Amino acid sequence: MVQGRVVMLADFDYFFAQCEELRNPSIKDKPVVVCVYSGRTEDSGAVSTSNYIARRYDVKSGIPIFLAKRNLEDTNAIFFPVDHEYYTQISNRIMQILNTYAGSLEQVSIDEAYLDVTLQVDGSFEKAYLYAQKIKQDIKTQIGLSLSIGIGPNKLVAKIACDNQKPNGLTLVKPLEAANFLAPLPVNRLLGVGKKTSTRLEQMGIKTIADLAKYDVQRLIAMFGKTLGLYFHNAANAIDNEPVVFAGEAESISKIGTLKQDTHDLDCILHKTDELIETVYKEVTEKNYNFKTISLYVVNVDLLTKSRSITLEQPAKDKETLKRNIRLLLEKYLTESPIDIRRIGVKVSGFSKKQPQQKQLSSFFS
Ligand code: DGT
Ligand code: CA
Repeated sequence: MVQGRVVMLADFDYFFAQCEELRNPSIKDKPVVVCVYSGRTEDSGAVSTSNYIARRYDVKSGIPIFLAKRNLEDTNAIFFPVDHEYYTQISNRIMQILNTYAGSLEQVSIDEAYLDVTLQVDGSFEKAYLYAQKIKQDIKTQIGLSLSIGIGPNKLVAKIACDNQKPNGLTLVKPLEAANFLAPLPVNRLLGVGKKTSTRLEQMGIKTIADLAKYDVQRLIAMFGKTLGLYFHNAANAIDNEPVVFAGEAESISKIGTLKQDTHDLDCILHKTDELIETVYKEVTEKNYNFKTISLYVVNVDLLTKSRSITLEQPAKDKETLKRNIRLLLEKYLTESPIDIRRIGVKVSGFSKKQPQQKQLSSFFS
C-alpha cells in the first residue's frame, strides 16, 4: 500500500515570452519582453513578463514599459503585445498533456498545475524524479516549451520546491527532508504571508520558516485566529493536507454570433449555429471536458435575449450530441416565438473532466 502522497507542481518558464519564442525561434537569444500596452501613449503600460535574458537587465513583470525600454536601450530586445488567445491555446495543450501523467490535475493558473502522481509512481520519490524528467522531455518534444517541476509530499512543499530552481528546474524534496528544506527560507515564501504579515511576524522575532515552526502554536492562534494560526504552524512544519483537485477553471464555454440577416428560417440559423459549434467544440476538446448542459441563446430583433437549455442524462463529449440538441432547442424556440432573430449563441457547461487513459508506469520504467 502507498503511504504518503507524491505531488508535483509544474510551472512553465517565462510563459508568455516563451510562447512568443516558440513561434519566432530566431528571437531566442535576444531579450524578449511581453507588454500590456495601455494605449494612452506609445510606451504606456506595463511588462507582463520577459525572458531570462531580459531579466538580467532588471526587466520583469509589472515594471513600466518605458523603464524596460530604457534598461534594454543598447540591446537588440524585442517587444510584443500580449496575445492571450494564443497563450491560452498553448496552455490548453500543455494541460492536456500534463493530465495524462496525473492521477488528478489541478490547474492553478494559465501556466501552473499541481499533479498528484502517487499511484503513477507507486509512492516512490525516486521514480517520481524520473517521471518528472519524462514529463519535461515529453512536453519539450510535443510542444517545444521548457518548464520547472517541484516534487514534494504535498502541494505546499511542491510549490516551494519548484520555485527553488528555475528555469528548466527539477527539485525533489522527500518527506523526511521537507522541514529542513523549508527551515532557512524567509517566512514570506509561504503562501498567504505577504508584506503585512511578515512585518508582524518579524516583530514577534520570526524571520525564517524555522522560527515559525518552533513558535508556540497557541500564541500564533492568539495572534492570528484559529484558522490562520494553525495554518502558519502546519505550513512551517511542512504539513499540508490539501488534496489535488480538478479545479474546473471554466464554468462554461460559449460563442455568440450575428446572423447575416435578421431571420426566422431554421436552415439559415442552423448554418450559423454549426459555425459556432465548431469553435465551442474545439475548446471543449482542447480542455478535455465532458459537458452536461447545452444552451441556446437568442437575441431577437427587438433585442430581447432568450435562452433555452437541455441537461443531458449522461455527460457527453461529442459534436453530434451538441448539434442534435442545439437543433432541437432551436426548432422548439422557433415554434414558440414568431419574432425574427438577430444574434444566436451556443453554450456548454456542467463540465467534468474526461478521464484520459492513464499512462502505465511500466512504459517508463521498464
Ligand atoms: P517564471 O515562471 O518565473 O519563469 O516566469 P513567468 O513569466 O512564467 O511568470 P509566472 O509563472 O508568475 O506567470 C505566468 C504568466 O502570467 C507570465 O508569463 C505572464 C503573466 N504575468 C505574470 N505576472 C504578471 C504581471 O504582473 N502582470 C501581467 N500583466 N501579467 C503577468
Ligand atoms: Ca511560470
